[in-house]
Amino acid sequence: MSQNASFELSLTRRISAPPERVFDAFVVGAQLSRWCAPRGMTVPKVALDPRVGQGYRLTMEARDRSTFTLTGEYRELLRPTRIAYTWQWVDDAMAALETLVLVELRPCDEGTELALTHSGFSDPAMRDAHIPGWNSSLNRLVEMLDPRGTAANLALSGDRRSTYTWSVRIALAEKGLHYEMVERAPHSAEQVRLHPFGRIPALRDGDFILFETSAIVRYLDECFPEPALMPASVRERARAEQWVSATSSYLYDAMIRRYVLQYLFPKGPGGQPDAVVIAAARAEITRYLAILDDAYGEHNAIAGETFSIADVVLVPIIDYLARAPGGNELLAAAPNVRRGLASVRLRDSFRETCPSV
Ligand SMILES: N[C@@H](CCC(=O)N[C@@H](CS)C(=O)NCC(=O)O)C(=O)O
Repeated sequence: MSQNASFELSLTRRISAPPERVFDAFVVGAQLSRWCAPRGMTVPKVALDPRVGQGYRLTMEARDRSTFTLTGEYRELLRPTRIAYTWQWVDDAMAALETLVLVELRPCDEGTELALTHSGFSDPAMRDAHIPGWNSSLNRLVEMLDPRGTAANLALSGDRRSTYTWSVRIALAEKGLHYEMVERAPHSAEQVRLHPFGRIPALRDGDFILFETSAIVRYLDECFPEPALMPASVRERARAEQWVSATSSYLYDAMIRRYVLQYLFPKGPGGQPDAVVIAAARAEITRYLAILDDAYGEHNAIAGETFSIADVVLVPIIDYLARAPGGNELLAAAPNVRRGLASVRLRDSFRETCPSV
């Protein structure tokens, strides 16, 4: 991306689709409405007449139902190489300003190289305010034209064996998303560039970098709504958040850090698991499993009737516990937790991403 003093922005994308399909995505209303808004927003209304001198009107809607309407006129339409149209916000602080979007399409090895120039901004701040929206919308365009194109935008960096990395992989698999898996160790120089605390995982979506598993899963859920990982009711959503927080605040520490990892990376005398640490962790885990067992009750999901973000974060930890020495013995007293685990183990998203440790 580059900008210059005349307050324009330029973006390029390589898309695995022929120029004709990319061109049509800009001028066919049903296609435009699938990508022409930043992630997390929808396009409930679009009307257009793709002829030079005619125009378009498009409304974007945010999750809080606020809307943003855009209108403009086609200046050039040369299928499949070039489209130019004006761009004007309606009822907005920027409403008085008419800017110009130029889209140039060239065939390349992958399919099409798209070069977009948005010019005519009156100041750099206004230009810069449009950059994240364009980046996010173009990511959606790439994905619409090539479902595998998410891999060009989405990259997960972590270690497949980490329970938190596994949780994000489950969420990605639930949503059928393609992504690049970048194997990185915690605290490696590359990881610290994405995650200032050095932990894994971190997600990159184009130019947007995010860390903390629950934030990543929530982001994916808002960007790719189907199937939903947040329950529909307010109380169940709050319950799901409660279990995500309890998992990372208490359960991970006792079950993984002080139990499973003691066996995987023994640090006790003679390179053996530290018996004192293990005994203390077992006592705590027993108490925690009783709490979880109560919470599951007769359900297979921890936060109510349906599989949610809470299961995505919790169940990899329970699975590791079950596979650790003495794990099944601990779980023997928690039949509801075992039933929840068995039900999640049947999901493709879980089986396909299950690390072999
Ligand atoms: N709160 C973080 C925790 C991430 C985390 O602790 N990941 C572990 C691997 S499962 C890690 O990076 N451990 C390295 C360390 O503890 O320094 C999240 O939710 O993503």
